[in-house]
Amino acid sequence: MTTLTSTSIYNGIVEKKNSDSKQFAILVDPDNFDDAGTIASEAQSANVDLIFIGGSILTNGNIESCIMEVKKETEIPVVLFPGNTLQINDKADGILFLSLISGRNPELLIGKHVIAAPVLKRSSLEIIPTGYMLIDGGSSTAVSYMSNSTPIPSDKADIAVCTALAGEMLGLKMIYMDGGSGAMSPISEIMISKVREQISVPLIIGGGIRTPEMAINACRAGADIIVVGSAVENQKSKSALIAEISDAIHSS
Ligand code: 1GP
Repeated sequence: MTTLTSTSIYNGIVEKKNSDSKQFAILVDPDNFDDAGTIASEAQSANVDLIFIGGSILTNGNIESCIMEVKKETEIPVVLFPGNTLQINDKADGILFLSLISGRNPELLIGKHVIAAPVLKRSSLEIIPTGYMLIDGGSSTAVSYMSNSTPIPSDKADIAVCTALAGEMLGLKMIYMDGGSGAMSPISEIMISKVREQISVPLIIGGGIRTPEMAINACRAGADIIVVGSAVENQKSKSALIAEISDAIHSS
């Protein structure tokens, strides 16, 4: 089981990466989970490594109560994956400080960060600077619409490689390639492997991963962390799916 010890969340991620141990993050969107506590205790039993909390937009979900429900049930690190600055909450353990490097929207490259910086400085959140790359997953996604940015075409691995490289050169500590929530097709193995060959920071892959096999394929191609949200949301027997995907990731 992964617990929050004296080492930082990021150091824990890097240690696991260096020992070739693949990691599983469940994405909890407060709008879509009214049973976040149950998911958290199932995640705990299944040795899930990280819980990401956030969404493109929140309508009725409450981020703070969602975090508290999760933290009541588990010691798995809770990391914010914020859709906007309103989702910053220091009840979580850390935050992906996202720069949308696949897009050309200055607000999401630096603008919102300036607004967030003093709030984060006062918080106890561990800040993990992360280059976020939206990849076309075959359908229009909330994140593409909300971010007013165009995803990288799914067959343009060279653009993905150069974007990830630039992010690493700028000092970003992780790269998150995302097909967007509910993507029809997950990011291709060829794109994952080409990016993996060129960067050394941890590589997160999410969007449209629905089965253990899809998770294994992304791991074998070079992902360090697999993120699954919608498949868990949409599944009736959530605990079985969480356990199956977790086993697949941890044994690949
Ligand atoms: C979305 O990568 C996450 O930002 C997870 O995607 O909901 O499709 O699993 P899914």
